[in-house]
Amino acid sequence: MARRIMHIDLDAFFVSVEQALKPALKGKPVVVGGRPDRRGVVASASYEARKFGLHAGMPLATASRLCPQAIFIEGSFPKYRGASQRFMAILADFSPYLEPVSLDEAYLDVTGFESIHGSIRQMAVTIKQRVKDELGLSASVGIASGKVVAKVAAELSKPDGLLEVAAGEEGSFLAPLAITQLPGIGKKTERLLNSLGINTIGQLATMPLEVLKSHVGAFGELIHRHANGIDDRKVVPPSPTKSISRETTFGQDTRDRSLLEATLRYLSERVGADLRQREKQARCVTLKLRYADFTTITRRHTLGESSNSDQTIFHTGLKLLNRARAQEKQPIRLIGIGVSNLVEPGRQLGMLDSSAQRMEQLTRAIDRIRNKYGFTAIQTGRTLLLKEIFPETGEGYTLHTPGLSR
Ligand code: DCP
Ligand code: CA
Repeated sequence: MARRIMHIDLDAFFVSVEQALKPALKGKPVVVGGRPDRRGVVASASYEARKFGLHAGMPLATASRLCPQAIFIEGSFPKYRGASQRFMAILADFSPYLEPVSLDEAYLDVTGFESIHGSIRQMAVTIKQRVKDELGLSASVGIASGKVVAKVAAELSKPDGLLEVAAGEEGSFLAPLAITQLPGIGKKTERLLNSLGINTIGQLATMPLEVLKSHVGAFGELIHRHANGIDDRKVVPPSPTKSISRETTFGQDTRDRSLLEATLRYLSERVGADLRQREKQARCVTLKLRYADFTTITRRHTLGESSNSDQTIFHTGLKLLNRARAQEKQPIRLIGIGVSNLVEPGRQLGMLDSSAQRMEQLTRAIDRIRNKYGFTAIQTGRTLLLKEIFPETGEGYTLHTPGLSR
């Protein structure tokens, strides 16, 4: 049976989340990325702003020159993460074969589901409606027999679009489009192919495979198949998380005990927050160290009882760190902490004493604030040192591992 694959992508995602929260922004040129007098680039531009040539990745200064009347918004990641989770939860109601690709983009294998919804097209209409009703966002949907054509169809239908490519029509659908519309073809490949006189996907599709490979290497095989509308890649749901870890490299190799401990505490809190967000507990804690000479070691400890507490993760990590430091005195280049053997939280036993309960409540409250205002909105005593060492921005401090600075 021919497969039916859906690609769903939210329109102007960051901007649309802001507009849903503040309707006065609707219908206006809006940019999320930061104020125009700051360094940085556009993360998302509303379709009204795109009419002035604004696009993701453009320096904010350029954007404000091209469109001085645009409204510039700093943006806040936790908001977008929340919207993304709700978006994925809606999609999961329609098929268990859900593959999130990024915050606002996913594939859904809906083969054989037409009878439930009347047709696959009707199913897409219902999905779009639910996303609009429940999140106030507009989604564009492409439907085809494989991922690549579904994605191109969604992209082509934007904004607020819906485009279905019938089985057997994949090649002729793609043929007139520019080669840059084919996912995977970047600026470099585009220039190379253009220099060979190849401008459309149709021309790429009919190019002899050997000639294509002689120019772009083994990659030619894949884009040739895709250009012909052939794509049997499966929709792969994410595998359940087996472990969670965070690590960072120091600006300079260090032996400084308080810096090591503060960093370990910070990373433990990141791991703990992730664990609680996933509603899991862990049985194992692993410390990772890389020394100045690049030797890397991991040390693991199994907990008596599963836990999701920052304290437990940190103190276990600290014991492992102290033991490792006693054996090896070299300066440390990288430190990481992780948890594994994840389990569903057990029933809360009455054993929790009141101080443990208070600690748990406090942690939950901190998680809520951090989800709303960013991780570094709250800092615990032990990590305050990091503030002095790392340059602080409006968002918190900037570690050498950028993802950890948010
Ligand atoms: N994003 C970013 N920086 C980029 C590209 C994207 O921060 N260079 C973020 C902001 C976007 C989100 O990822 O809102 C989704 O990226 P998309 O490429 O899907 O772009 P949009 O959703 O903004 O617009 P479109 O309607 O074209 O999908
Ligand atoms: Ca998008």
